[in-house]
Order: sequence, then C-alpha cells, then structure tokens
Amino acid sequence: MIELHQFRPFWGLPNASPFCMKAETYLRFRRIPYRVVPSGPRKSPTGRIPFIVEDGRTITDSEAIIAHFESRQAARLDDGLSEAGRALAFFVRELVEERLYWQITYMRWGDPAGWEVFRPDLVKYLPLGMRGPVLFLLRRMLLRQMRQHGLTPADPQGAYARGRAVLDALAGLLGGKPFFLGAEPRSLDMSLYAFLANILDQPHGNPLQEHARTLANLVAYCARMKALCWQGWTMEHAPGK
Ligand SMILES: N[C@@H](CCC(=O)N[C@@H](CS)C(=O)NCC(=O)O)C(=O)O
Repeated sequence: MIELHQFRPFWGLPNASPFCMKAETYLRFRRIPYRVVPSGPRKSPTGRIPFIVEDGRTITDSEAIIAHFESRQAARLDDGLSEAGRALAFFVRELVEERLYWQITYMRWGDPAGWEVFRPDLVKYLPLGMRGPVLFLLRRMLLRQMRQHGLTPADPQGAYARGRAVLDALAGLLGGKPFFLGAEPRSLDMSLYAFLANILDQPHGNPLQEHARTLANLVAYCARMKALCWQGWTMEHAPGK
C-alpha cells in the first residue's frame, strides 16, 4: 500500500498544508489506494512534506508525486494540452504555489489577528516538544521568510492586497469554465484547488477569505473539485487521524 506522509488534518481541512492537500487530492481523484502516515518536515529526506513511500522507494514533492503516478496512466490528465496550455499551466502553478503559499502562511502565522486564533489550536495539535521555544523559533523563521516576500505583521492591508490580486487573476483565468484549462480537470487543478480550499474553507475569517468568497466562480469551482475528489470526507474518518 502506498504511504502518504503528511500532516494530520487540521481545522476541518483535509490538510492545512496546501502541498499535502494537493498530493492527496490527486490520489483521491485517481482513486489510487493509499494510507496516510502522519508526519512532519523533519521526517522527510528533503525536509519538506508531503512525500510518499511505495515499495521502499521514497518520492518527495507534490508535483513529482503526481508525475510519478501519471506516468502509469493510459490516459494522462494533461494529454491533449497544447504547448501553450502546458506553458500556461506551468506559470500559473509556479506563481500560485509561491504567492498563495506565503499568503496562507501569512493569514495564520503573520497577520496578528490570524495568529491569535491559530496559535491556541496549533499548540494543541503539535507534539509536546514543539510547543514552547521550538514554536517561537519556527514562527520567527517564518516571519523572516514572509518579510522577504513583502508580508509583514505591521501591514496586513498591504499583505492581503497582494493576495487579493492573485485571487482576482485566478478568477479571471477561470472565467465561466468548469476547470482552469477547460471542460476537464487537469493536473493544474489538483494544485489550485488545494490552495484555494485552504483559503476558502479555513474556519476563521480574514480579509483574504472574505475576498475569495466574493469571487463566485472560484467558490463554485472549489465546490466542484470537492465533490469530485473529497465527497463524503469528514475529519471523523480522516485516514491517519
Ligand atoms: N515543492 C514542494 C513544497 C513542499 C513544502 O513546502 N511543504 C511545506 C509544508 S506546506 C514544508 O514541508 N515546509 C517545511 C520547511 O520548508 O521547512 C512540494 O510541492 O511538495
């Protein structure tokens, strides 16, 4: 059985890591049997999760995981895409995984109002050894990294303005299509859905989530992807819970 090593579900989300949720969304979409092994970055050979272990072989990186399983499919998700379509998917994914990753990190760890609600639940979720000085140092490191991306606790308005611009661009790209590149879901959708769901479905509101909720096509898209990949999932029967 394929092992998917990732964080446990949190806050009603299948995964608070959009990269983990992307890999798991893909496995569910493809109906590939797997079991979740609760894990963390320190257990990964690259220091990042998710990773999978299959027959003793480890594959890290959500995109590499998708590529690994797609290579076995008779009909691949991205078959039939033009060169330009593939290039567009590449740029959109790269930009979203960079920009929205830091936005999601910011709304929980960086925005003082977000940290106030995130911290108590995070502390309960973390193993004992990570709750004190380790958490303090981790947040300090993340704040430094966020600052390098122009996101500071002192300026939530400015930070969220950058996130809103990405969401607006995504809403524009999706338009009236069911999926980002047309009528069928592609590998790009595994990523974009996981990132958007982490914004839309987290339980505590913030200006980015409020904005996302005004973008009706993105909301409908997430509902469509959820029905396709996560039908019937609840925290109660989350694998590896
Ligand atoms: N490109 C990687 C990114 C994975 C990633 O950044 N994972 C985060 C969790 S959301 C992580 O493990 N961070 C730990 C760290 O950077 O130290 C992928 O697609 O899997």
